[in-house]
Amino acid sequence: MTRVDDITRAGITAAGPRRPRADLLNSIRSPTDLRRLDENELADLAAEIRTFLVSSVSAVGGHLGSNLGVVELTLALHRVFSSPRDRILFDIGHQTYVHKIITGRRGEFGTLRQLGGLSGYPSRAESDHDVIENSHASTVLAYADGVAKASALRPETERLVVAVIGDGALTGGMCWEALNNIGASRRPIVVVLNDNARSYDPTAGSLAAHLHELRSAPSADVRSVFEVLGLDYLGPVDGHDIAAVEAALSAASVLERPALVHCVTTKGKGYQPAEQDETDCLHAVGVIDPTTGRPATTPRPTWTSVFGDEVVAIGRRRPDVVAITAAMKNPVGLGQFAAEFPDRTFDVGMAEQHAVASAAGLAMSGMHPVVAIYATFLNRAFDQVLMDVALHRLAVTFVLDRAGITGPDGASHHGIWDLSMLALVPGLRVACPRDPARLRQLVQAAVAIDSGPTAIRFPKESLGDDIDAVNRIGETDVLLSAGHDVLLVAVGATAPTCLAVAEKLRTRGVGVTVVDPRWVLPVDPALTTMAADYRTVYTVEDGLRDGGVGNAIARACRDAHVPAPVHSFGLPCRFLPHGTRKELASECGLDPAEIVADILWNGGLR
Ligand SMILES: Cc1ncc(C[n+]2csc(CCOP(=O)(O)OP(=O)(O)O)c2C)c(N)n1
Repeated sequence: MTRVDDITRAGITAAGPRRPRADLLNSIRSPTDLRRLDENELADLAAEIRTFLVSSVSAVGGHLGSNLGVVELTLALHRVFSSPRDRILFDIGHQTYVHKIITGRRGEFGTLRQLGGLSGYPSRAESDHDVIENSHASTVLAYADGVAKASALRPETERLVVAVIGDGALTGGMCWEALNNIGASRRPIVVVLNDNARSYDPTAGSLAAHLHELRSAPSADVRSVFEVLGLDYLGPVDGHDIAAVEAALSAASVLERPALVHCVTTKGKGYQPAEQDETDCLHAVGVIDPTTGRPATTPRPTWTSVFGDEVVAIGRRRPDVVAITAAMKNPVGLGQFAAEFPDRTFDVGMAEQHAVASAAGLAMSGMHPVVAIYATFLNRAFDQVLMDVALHRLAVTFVLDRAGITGPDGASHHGIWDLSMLALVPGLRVACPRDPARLRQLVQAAVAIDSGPTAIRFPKESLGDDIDAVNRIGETDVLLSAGHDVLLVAVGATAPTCLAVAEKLRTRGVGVTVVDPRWVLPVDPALTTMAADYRTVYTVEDGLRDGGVGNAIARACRDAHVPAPVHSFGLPCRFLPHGTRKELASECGLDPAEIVADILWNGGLR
């Protein structure tokens, strides 16, 4: 087992008492370079990789704890299998930094998650060694099943298929659909279970209890659920012991039938601030001080924390309010609620579909569930929102965090499909708060609605000041009333952008009124009535133009025979890259200057 008792200045635990070679990392340009290293050199390399991970991730932010935990596992994978011929598939892909380092991308870590820079997830454009880049969890076993099926049908493409998955992601239903197929098929697939007993929090549910049993009583006769499903079970293996992992992987690779190698790892391994972080072992961090692991800047209130405070206040008044999270209690702001109301908080694992359908069950039995989820992960549960909740007119409140452009996590994490999806759900009311005061009011209002489902969405960006309304017409707040050329409809957090646009237009002599409908779907009839008094209507949203709020307002105006044309500003229907929110918004024409130029030139108002 790798010795890790020597603590360096940055809190990094290095290998053994021997004097480590410090320049090994430089000599690794591809996985084949790993094969000539002996046991001691591999231990030194692992220590060097950890130092590199801490220094590069602390400078720009990214997934730290998850990557520190898979250093030896990744070295072993690349020594036993021949990537890219053999397919090494990573579930989620947040734990692929070591894989990137080994496959020739170490030099680009200074650009990690920045516009035009290295992706924080696998990226097919970056390397042939990256096969899947969908960072929505629990898919890898299905991909592996497909690759194995194709290999069987096309023997000329002979290759081994390896699927690496965490114990957290294994709680997702797709995994069990895949295991049901893989086990019965008898096709050779090596599943590598990276079991650190955590998602962000300790992993929830009876599967976690089963893994705990397998981990802690290796000699006892515990039959693994994987064997029952038709996979050979190898383990548990110390995932930080490269030789042991290699032996298990090699044994699995020659079985010619499906097998699972159970590797036990420590999240944050070798970096004290991560190992000792009770919240999530520094799963993902912003810019941090590498010595302490603490954020480099003082955290300020966020949309998430305002929601978190409000839902606790509601919970104190309303014993029927329960909270549901899909393994993201703290990231979605439910930490305080869970601490105060543990019996009314349900962590269902990485299982968004179950989160929503079980919320339906709770709602039909007299509770009011608040399902707090990142907007991008609601995609998973569209059918449950539609059929299990809305068709039954159940009072469930969805709180969609990280809506709109999210920034450095890139294509899979932008929460840009939610409004277009939710616009298709009959009877669902959707609110977009523009500021902290509206967020509190709208959460209260949503939870007070008992006749059907509600959703509230807000972005990741930092929280601005409250923006008071000058008037309210119907449900719609008037933020600025300065003329009747243009009616500018702000969707939620785009309000400051719209007010900046209005200021610029006014200096050009254009009369502008800015409104915030607050409840954006279905469209407030007062808004269409108002629209009839303007020459043109513009809507601005941080979501897809296709099928979004602007689209719904345009249709409502047409149906009401409003003569003014309705134009929508929003995001194009394409996979946006990683970058800052500001950079990406600007690239999509959503900054004030671009909107003003468009209105003046294309709206005939110049
Ligand atoms: C469908 C889905 N839901 C939620 C997430 C957010 N998420 C990213 S990593 C993670 C925890 C992963 O735990 P595990 O698979 O055990 O990997 P670890 O980081 O612990 O190695 C979660 C909840 C996601 N990527 N996909």
